[in-house]
Amino acid sequence: MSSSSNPKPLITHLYTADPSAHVFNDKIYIYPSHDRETDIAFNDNGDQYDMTDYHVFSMDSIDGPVADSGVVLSADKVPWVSKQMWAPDAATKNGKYYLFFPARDHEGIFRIGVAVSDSPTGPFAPEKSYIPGSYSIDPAVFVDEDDQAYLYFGGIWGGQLQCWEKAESSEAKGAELDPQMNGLVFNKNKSGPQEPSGPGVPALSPRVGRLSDDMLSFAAPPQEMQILAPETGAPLAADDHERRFFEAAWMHKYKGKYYFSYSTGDSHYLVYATGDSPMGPFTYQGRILEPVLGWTTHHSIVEFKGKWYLFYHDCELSKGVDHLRSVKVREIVYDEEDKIHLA
Ligand code: FUB
Repeated sequence: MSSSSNPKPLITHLYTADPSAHVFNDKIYIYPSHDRETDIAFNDNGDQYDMTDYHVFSMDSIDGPVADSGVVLSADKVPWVSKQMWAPDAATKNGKYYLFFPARDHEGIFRIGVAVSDSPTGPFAPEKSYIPGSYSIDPAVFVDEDDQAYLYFGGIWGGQLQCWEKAESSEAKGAELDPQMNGLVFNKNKSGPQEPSGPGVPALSPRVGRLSDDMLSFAAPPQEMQILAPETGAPLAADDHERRFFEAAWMHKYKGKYYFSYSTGDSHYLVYATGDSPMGPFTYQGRILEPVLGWTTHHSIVEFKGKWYLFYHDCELSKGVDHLRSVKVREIVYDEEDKIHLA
């Protein structure tokens, strides 16, 4: 790994993004999106991010070569998927490996699916349907020290989080209630680059759900996770685009504290908040990464051999094409107040 403030892409034979890095059996595994060129017009709904499969990458050391295990899951193998295999994550439990991934179903609605393997490098066998009660994008799975697993998810604008409303408050009155959705209905009029705004209006919250022991369903309906402003103790405001949650949830634990990190989307920061429980509430702490070349960035944070690393992406390899991204890694450190800084 170069110690430069602008390291080289880790993977150069493919475009890769949204790296979820994990250490399994003393080795680093990276589960990224696999970006591809398309002729789809760019828009703020993210239609140009039209990915169709996943590869897994592994490294024995942070400076070492990156091995590509090839295609481990593709859209044509997943009965419920129509298109757009976006940012995945992986976890291990019960001696098995689970790949969690968002994609649009046959109605164009983002859902989250899971696929299972005996190996961290797949291939992964998908469940026939998406996780009941799942919606939106960017799953991140965290298995706590007591072995309880949590699924964090959500993303606004193209990620559709703003489309899900409580049935009683919805403009989509009369919409059919799906018993799996715990009283939420999908309002397609809110699709696209939309979100709440205005004085006193809180930002939309990421979601978290406890997973069942077999990792294939929610043990209880997902709930909203609060991110509070340190100066007021109130939820971050919708108009606070430099701090509010946009997408790219990630959870890690350091010295017994839970660190929830995410992207602020249209203001292009990676930021974090901390809390005492995996379900929150969390209090905003600060920025991890300033904007990179390209519209999105999306990350993971992992400890390997006593050091901590931020995996993220930018668009340097494609010379700034927003949907052709490349994974990079930088070391991070904690100061005496346990705040995160780039090394
Ligand atoms: O890769 C597609 C989408 O772009 C991801 O789901 C978002 O987090 C953003 O990186």
